[in-house]
Amino acid sequence: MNLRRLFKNTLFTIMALAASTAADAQKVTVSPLPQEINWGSKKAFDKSVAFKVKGLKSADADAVALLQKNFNLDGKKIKLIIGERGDKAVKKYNSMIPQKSEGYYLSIGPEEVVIAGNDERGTYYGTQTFLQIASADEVMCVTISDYPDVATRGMVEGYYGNPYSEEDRKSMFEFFGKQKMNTYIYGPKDDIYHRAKWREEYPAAEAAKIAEYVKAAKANKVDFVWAIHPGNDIKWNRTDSLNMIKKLNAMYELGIRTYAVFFDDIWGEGADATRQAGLLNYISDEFVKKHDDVAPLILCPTQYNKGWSSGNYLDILGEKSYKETNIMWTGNSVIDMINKKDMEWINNRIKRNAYIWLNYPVNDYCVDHMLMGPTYGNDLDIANMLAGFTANPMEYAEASKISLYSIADYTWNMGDYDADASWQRALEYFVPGCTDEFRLFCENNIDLGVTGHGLRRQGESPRFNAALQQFGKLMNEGDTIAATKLLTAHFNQMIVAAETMIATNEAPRLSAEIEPWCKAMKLLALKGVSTMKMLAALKSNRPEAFIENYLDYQKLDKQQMALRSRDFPGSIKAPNPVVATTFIVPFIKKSVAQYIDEYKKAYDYRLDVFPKQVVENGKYFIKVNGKFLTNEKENTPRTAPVFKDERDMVKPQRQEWIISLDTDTERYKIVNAQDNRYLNETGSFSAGNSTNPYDATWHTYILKRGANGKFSIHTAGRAGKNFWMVTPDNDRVYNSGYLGESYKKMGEEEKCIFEFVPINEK
Ligand code: 14T
Repeated sequence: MNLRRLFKNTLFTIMALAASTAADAQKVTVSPLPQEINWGSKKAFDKSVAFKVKGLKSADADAVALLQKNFNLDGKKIKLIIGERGDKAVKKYNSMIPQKSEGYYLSIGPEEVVIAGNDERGTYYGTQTFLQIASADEVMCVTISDYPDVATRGMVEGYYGNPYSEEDRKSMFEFFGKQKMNTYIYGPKDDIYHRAKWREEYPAAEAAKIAEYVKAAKANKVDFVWAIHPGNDIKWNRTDSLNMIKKLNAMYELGIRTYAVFFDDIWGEGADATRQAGLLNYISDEFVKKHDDVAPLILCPTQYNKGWSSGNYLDILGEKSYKETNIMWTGNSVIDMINKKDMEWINNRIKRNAYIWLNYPVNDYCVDHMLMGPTYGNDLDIANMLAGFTANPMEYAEASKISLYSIADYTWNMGDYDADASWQRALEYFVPGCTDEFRLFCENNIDLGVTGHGLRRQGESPRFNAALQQFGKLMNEGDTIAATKLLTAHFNQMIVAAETMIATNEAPRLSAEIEPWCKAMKLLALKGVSTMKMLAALKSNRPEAFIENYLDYQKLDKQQMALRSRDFPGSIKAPNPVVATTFIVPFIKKSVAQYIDEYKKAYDYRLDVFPKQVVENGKYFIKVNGKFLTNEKENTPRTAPVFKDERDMVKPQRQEWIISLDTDTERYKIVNAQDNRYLNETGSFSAGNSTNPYDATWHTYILKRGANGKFSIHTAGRAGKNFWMVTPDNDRVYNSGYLGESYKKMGEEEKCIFEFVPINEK
């Protein structure tokens, strides 16, 4: 340690000692944030103190087990009183206990600790809070009055993909116990006894596992809810009603006491509201009410979001299903955050408070992305409009805990929820030793890009963006050296963060899950470094260095493309992980393309290393069967170009098309030289040139060259994975997507009908 550091550290120690009566440092941030917390000004006792317990026999057994596991209970001096409302031990404190389900009162003083629950879960949660506070070396005096805002809090294992492992689930229950989440809905789409073979009982070994889950969940005060998904093939007859009851009874034997019935993502007969409500009511009568310990049912409707709702489906459910049946809801669309207006809308329709199935951080529809950013966007004033709030996670259990930690915060104490602060606390909680490295990793895994669902997440790569601004300024000032240094420093920071997260043994299961993304981040950052070296070489006239670094870039790119996550035998998915796709990836792509362009203009050394474009950027006639594609009605929205036999002698540019590579998408755009409008994927112009903003998914194509020297034009964005054809009388183009399935048999060579005839400028 250098002298200056030593001096600083000593100073800190002195200051800390001076402040130790206030001992702010010992005020543990309780998670989830309590409703009411009043810190005293004094220390109560030291961490390792022993307690003399009162109430052990009558208090909640799981709470007592926690105490026994974590404290010395053979003490004499400091009393620890524990119990729930009604217990003799805590009688004196009755008036202090919040009259709220799962609430508790906790007071910590030098002579006495009181943990008094409003009910068993309350006592348990009070004990969990005590554990958190008593983990400080000096335990501060404090009183807490606490309870959850939302009655049912947790997750729904409801995604498509590899179901959680046994270890994943057990670790999740423990985490839930600590973070005061009380519900785990089990409904993995790929568990065949949940969905495909819903009528059949689990084989013995798997049944035993379920029974174990119920127990492990219970020990952490978590309800293990078992869900069944019968809608794909259910017959609305007596046989299937009995099949249902039989299966639920078998699950009862395994310990299940709360049940859900899912009708999501089905079509046809199964999707009938009257039938669904009828079945649920039947199950209530013939099964739930036949037991005195089975909770009301949870139903996931077929129309589970506003975007998909039509007709009177939801009204029928609302009217016909028993009022105690919980009805799930994902919000305004499949993937959406929950707001107050939409809660009003759905609650009115179903005549009860909706039970939220939040499709976040689930990534089964964008498997190459990890969703590690702050959990923001749910309204903070909807607590009393909810029957429950469960989040559908990623198939990566540990990584999902970042968001679930915040879901716990949000559902426990909505008013005080701060997405960014909660996120930061989650990062510290899981990797206290290298929080900043982990934060940098998470910052680069926030947004999911364009998907069919439309959800975007803001705030990706904030530190890169700040550096990029500086970079721009320095480049404008002509200081390439300082500019490249600056961005290189940031890329190096990313490399260190990625390596640290792979190497750390603070959170080995988390590290294992995110490792492919860490590797992707490292390779991306290395590409960034190479890109900066290319720029430096270009600006200092060193073509050899430029080529050398470009070859490095290519190599890194290949390595990155070869990365796979979850490619174990039998894995349902094995994505190629991507990171930082919103800002860093496009920046690097664009920069490399631009530097190559500049290089090509200045040098002819080793031009062979650059990828050949199928079509060189330039101006072309587009011809089919000798006819010229012509933008006949320039600047007229909603028109399509047509084929003309002859050259246009009036406005020749109407037949001239600028074809060039879009470096973001690596697809080609086709622009008319007459009015600069982009051809969209259907082969027409949506708009006039002033109202025709370029849209990289809508205005680009994949071009393939056939053996006949002609080209095929493919779409892959909004128009789907299709290609261009021409009308039979050869008068215009259209997208093969209009033809349905039949065109799929067409051979690749057959699709190559377009000639691109270069137009010589001179
Ligand atoms: F039940 C629902 F609330 C629900 O969200 N169902 C599925 C869910 O299992 C999946 O994890 C989630 C995210 O992909 O979305 C639902 O599944 C879909 C949604 C679609 F819009 C499957 C296909 C879709 F086209």
